[in-house]
Amino acid sequence: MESNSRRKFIRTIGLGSAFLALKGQVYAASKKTVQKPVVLATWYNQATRANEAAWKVLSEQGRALDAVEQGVRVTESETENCCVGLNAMPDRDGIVTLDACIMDEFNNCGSVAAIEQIDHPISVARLIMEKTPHVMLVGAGAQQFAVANGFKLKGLKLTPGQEAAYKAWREKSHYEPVKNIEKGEHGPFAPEIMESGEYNHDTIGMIAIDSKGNLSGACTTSGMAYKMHGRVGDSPIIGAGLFVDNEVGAAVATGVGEEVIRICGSHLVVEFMRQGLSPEVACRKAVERIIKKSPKNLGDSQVGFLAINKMGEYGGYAIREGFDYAVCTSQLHNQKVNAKFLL
Ligand code: SD4
Repeated sequence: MESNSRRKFIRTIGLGSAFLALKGQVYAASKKTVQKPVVLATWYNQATRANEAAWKVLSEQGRALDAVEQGVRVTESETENCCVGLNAMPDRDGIVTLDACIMDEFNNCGSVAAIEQIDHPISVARLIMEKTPHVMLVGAGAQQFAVANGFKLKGLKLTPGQEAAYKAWREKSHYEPVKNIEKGEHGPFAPEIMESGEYNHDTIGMIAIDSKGNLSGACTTSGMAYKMHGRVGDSPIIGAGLFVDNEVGAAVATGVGEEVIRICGSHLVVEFMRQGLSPEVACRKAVERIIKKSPKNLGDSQVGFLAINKMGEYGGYAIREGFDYAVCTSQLHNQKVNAKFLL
C-alpha cells in the first residue's frame, strides 16, 4: 500500500516536472516572434519568379501547400531553364523524364518519378497525395494516372542549345556515374555537360510557412542531364529531396541526388532542427554528414539544403560555393542569399 502510494507520488512528480519542462519550452517559444508568412526557394535566378507566385497565395492568407505548388509550377512552365519541366535536358536516350514531390502540414505527401510528357509533375504529385491511397507513382503508371485526371500529353521541346549539346554529347556518350576522387575521376556529370554551359542546377525546391503557421514544401526537377533512362534522384523521394514536419520545420535539397539519398538529407535536416538546431546549422550538419559519409565518391559534386522552422527562421548550406536562394517575407522581397559552404 505504502509502496503503491509512493509509486503514485513519483509518477505525479514525474508528470509534474515533465509538464513544467514542456511549459518552459512553450513559454520560451512564445517569447520569440514567429515570422510568417515566409517562402524560400533554391537557385536565386529561377526562384524569384516562383516566389512571386507563391507570395501571392501567402499574402492573401492562403495555405502554404497551395503557395508551393503554384510557385514551382511557374518554373515548370519556363523555357529558359535546363532542368525543370518539359524544357529540361533529356536523359542519355534523349527522353525527358521528370521527378517531383509535395508534402503538407498534415504529413500527407505525394510523389511522381520518371514521368514523361507531362508538364506539371508537381500537380500530379499533389493529386496522388489527395486522390490515391499511395505516396508515389512512377513511369507509365504515373503518366496513366495523370492522363486519367485530365493532364494532356505534351511533346518534347528541346531548345536549339539543348539539342546541340545533346548531339555533341552523343558523339562520345561519355557517362561516368562511378567516381573515385583519389584516382582523379570526375563526378556524375560528364565533363562535356559541365563545359557545354547547358548544365546548371535548376531543380526548384520551395518551402513555406503560411499566416496560420503551417508548413509545406515542393520539389520538382528533370534530375541530371543525360542520366541513365529510369534513373531517379532525390527530388521525388520524401525524406531525401523534401521533408516537412509541421511541429518542427521543413527542408528541401538540391544538387547531386545520389549524395542526398544516401543520408536521407531533408529528413536529417528536420531531425537536427527537432534537436533545437537553427535551420542554417541543421543544413550545415547534413552537409557535413554527406562529406563524412561519401569521402571517395564526392568528386566535385554540389549539394545544397534549405530549411525553415516553426518560428519562420530559415537558412541554407552547401558543400561548395555557388548555391544561392531567394526569400520572401513581409520585410524582404526576393532577397538573394548566398548560402555558406564547407569546401
Ligand atoms: C537530382 N537533385 O535529380 C536533383 C538534381 C538537382 O539542381 O537538384 N539539380 O539529383
